[in-house]
Amino acid sequence: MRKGPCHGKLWPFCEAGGKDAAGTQRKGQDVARHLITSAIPYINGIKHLGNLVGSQLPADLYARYLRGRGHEVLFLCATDEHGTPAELAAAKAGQPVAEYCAEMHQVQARLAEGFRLSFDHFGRSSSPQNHRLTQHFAGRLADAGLIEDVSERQVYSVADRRFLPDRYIEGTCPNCGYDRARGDQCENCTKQLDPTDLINPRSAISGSTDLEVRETKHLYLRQSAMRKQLSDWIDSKADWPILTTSIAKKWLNDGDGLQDRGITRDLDWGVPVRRGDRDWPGMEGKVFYVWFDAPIEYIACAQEWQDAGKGADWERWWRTDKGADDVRYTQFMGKDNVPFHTLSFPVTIMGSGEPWKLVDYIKSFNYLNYDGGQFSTSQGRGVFMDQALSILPADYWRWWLLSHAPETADSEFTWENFQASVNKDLADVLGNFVSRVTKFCRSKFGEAVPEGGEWGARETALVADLEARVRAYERHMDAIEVRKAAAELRAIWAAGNEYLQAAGPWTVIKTDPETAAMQTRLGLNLIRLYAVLSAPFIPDAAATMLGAIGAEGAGWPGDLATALTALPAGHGFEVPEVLFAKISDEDRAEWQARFAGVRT
Ligand code: B3M
Ligand code: ZN
Repeated sequence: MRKGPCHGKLWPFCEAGGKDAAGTQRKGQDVARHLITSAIPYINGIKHLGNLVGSQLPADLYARYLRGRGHEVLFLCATDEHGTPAELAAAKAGQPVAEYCAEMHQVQARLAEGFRLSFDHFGRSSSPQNHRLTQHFAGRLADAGLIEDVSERQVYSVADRRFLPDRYIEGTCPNCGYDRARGDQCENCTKQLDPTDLINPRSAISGSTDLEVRETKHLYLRQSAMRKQLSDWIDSKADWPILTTSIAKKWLNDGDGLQDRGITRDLDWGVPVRRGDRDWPGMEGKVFYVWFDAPIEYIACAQEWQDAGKGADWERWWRTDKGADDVRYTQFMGKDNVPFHTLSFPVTIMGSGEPWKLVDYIKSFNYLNYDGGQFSTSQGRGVFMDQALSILPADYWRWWLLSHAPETADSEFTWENFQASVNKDLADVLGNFVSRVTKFCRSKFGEAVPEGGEWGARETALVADLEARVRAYERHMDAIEVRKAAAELRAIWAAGNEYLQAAGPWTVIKTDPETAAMQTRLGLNLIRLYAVLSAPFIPDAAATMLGAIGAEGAGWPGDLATALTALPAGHGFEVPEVLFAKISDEDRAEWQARFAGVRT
């Protein structure tokens, strides 16, 4: 396999610079191509902040960072629209499922925009492109002998006129007597159950007890036949996060993980089972299992992107025989999705025998908890994406969520911590710096960068400190160490504040206006630097800062001495609006009470 420019053994510490200090795109060999996908959110409802920080938001951070450094990026996400939950949510909403999905897709797309998720395309797993591609993969896998027919006995609800998945059968637990145990598990005593264990079983959909066991035929993917190939592939990924490899290996080696897996369902809504473009005898009226077609949407989404007129040559991102061997492919997901991405989807890709791109790096996340418990979609506990944006702009959430990303362990959202982080990091440190420098300059020198003298020892020391910090920030971002990157960025902001405090231009100006002007000139250049570095985390505030100092096209900083002299004397600026308002104790208490209960 040909190595791309950034595929050296130090990967992911990509040294490609992207843009130089003047913001011009560097051409040629140091620009790499990055394909980035986020796990695609289920269609059946609005996601909470825990879902957001587990995949879409860190994926966006990485995509924005790489674009900022001048790399070519294709960042894809979509809605995951098939499966029983989608059907049931549509039934609950009293809508045909296709109509429900179309509407919910729009809702999720608008919320993604609200959070400034910079997808190149936000697709739909129900797209015709994904139908075709899913059927194509199934046909290839069948031709390779990796699919087999299995006859199963399953519970059929006569009243609902459908087979019921285990968890849609309810009854009394034989172990503890709880009367709403599900067919897969009793929620009360946690005992794993089989639907036939339940006493007085009934359909969770209609409540009907008119259930019978019927024979039905399904297709199974022979994952076990690929164990060796998978295991070698996972072993070759020595640089993956421990969270990712430990889950992958557990499922690979624990025996029950790599069982052959049913990839079809007796449902109406989904990708009809076909063998490529041919009928599949015996499979009429069945659809592929949602977890079979959902990851294939990562590929179909690139076709949707092209078909929507947003780009060309989608195969150059996905086919290694069409140039994608130069692409670095990174996936983002919550830890519960890791087995599907390290085992099942790779089986689909490898088993097809075609030169599709395999993932290079999987960044996975633990869970975010909510105020002493768990976020819960079913109970409406926690803050959901629409609610979050109704109380504060995206940047406030983005900063807190990313700087507290559940990387090495589960983390917890509390309103106290959220208030403290926003008020300190965003308002006191960054916001205050920007406001002090611009207001001081306006009142003493007017709305243009002042001239002033040469840098002194304090300035040289600051620049050296920032040089080391910015390079460390880049290393953390290249390695997708989100919390470390946030901590370094915070330290970079704080260094400017400390400098300003120690330099004290408001005092110096009384005796030495030349030096005060120089200090102010450096302060304005620091705002420019902070805007560029902060844009992946807080894109709106960064844009406001760049707009105010008239540096909209500013590129990623090269050496800091150059970056911090980019704004010359005489360059005009404006004092921006307040970047971040503090969260008051009253607001905090009100929100805490509002979101503790059941979502209405
Ligand atoms: N929709 C589960 C989730 O949203 C699932 C991910 C699919 S990724 C191909 O967590
Ligand atoms: Zn029980």
